[in-house]
Amino acid sequence: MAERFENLIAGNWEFPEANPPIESLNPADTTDVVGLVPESSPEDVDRAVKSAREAFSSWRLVPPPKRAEIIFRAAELLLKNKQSLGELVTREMGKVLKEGLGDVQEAIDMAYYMAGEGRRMAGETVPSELPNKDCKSIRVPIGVFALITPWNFPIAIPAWKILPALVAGNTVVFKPSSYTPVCATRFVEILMEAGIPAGVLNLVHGRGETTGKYLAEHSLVDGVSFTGSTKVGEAIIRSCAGIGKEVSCEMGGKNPIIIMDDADLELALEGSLWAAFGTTGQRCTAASRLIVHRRVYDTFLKEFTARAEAMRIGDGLKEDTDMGPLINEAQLERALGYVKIGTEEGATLITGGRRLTGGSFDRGYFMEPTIFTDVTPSMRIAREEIFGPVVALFRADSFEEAIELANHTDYGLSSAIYTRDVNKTALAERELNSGLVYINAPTIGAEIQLPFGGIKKSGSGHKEAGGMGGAIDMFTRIKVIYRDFSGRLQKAQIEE
Ligand code: UN1
Repeated sequence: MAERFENLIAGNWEFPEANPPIESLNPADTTDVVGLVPESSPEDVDRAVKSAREAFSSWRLVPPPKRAEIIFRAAELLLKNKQSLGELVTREMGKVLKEGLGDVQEAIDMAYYMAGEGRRMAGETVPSELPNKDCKSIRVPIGVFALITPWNFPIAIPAWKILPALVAGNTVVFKPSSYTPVCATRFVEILMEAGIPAGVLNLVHGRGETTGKYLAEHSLVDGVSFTGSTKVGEAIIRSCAGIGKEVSCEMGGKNPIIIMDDADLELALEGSLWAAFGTTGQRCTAASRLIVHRRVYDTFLKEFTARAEAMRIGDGLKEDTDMGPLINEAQLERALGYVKIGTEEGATLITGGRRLTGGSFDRGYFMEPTIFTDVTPSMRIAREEIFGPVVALFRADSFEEAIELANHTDYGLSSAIYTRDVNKTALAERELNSGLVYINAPTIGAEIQLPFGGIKKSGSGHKEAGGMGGAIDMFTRIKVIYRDFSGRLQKAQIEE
């Protein structure tokens, strides 16, 4: 019997049985059941939201530095448990162990950073135009947040949302992906061990289209932060519009890397391989378009193909694995579907494109790293997010054409350029139309101390993570205070 992982509502762990439980499977070996979680009912969600509402009245009054002390303790506990959590990430999500550990490290970084935010959380103080009056803005929590997270960063992304939400004084109902619920439960356990009071953080398991949807649309929820597909994000934005909810969505990407003829080709190859096939292409920041200057195109393609073909694919817990499985059958089918679409559209399949079978491969969702050339910008494989190890190569005749190709997309999360020309780096920085721009580095690997988010179909609402315009903006409202201590009626803007 697989281990059961529960909901957390008002400080009580519980396993409702109104619906059949959900199985979380190891994508590298589906005979390995990582755990069972409940499929929550609307009634469970109602109770979780009510518990968060009730807890808000006291949590909002706890001084932020005190809230932050709990987050700091969580950072210490995450660090202590890094190895076992990293292994769990790999077992439940499939990414190779080094990346599983990186996922946990990103949560640790965020916890230390957000603990520091408890002593900042700044507003502004400005002079008044009138005597004996002061003007300031302060940050106040928003209320109850629904936090809905994906499976590709099963510890890091929950940390990106839950930690700033809590330090800012909100209470939370957390609905993690039903593909990585065990990681989510372990993360919540650690936060509770660190001292989060009962009711402040609630966890409800379930599927996105049922539990997640019901939670996001709940009338007693004040804000929603979602990371996932553009399709679901747009539906959440639509359903919450008009009911005054704060909504921030982190969505898809179709991220380009430009490789100029003066690039350090070795560096560009390494970076492109990592951005295209790291995490099996399942990052919203993954590079799925490589735009290569014609002078280095043939050399790049030859070498890139050889390296992709040399990648060792398998169980991410094995020391020598370079690339793990896709998360589930549906994602694998989706990626394979795009191989078919690309071929039918007239692109050339250079390598890969097949599911790996035989032996232990049959128990998981493994696929070859896949490269297409002769891709035109109007093809679906050039425009749509695949979220798998499939990359399209383009040939550009000039810097200008490369930039134009890079920006020719509905998305705008991350982009990158490899060049040794300092002037071109400055121009690329200015012209690349995305939330993140990398110079001589791949499109993945954002650090948590600056905001994270995209434009166009990649993101809507506030950005995540640290820095100006990051998560503290998402999870607080600015309140403006005018205090008149003159003891008489003073009228702003009115001459008397
Ligand atoms: C995601 O894929 O949703 O920048 C997040 C990166 C990671 C986060 C990715 N730090 O690639």
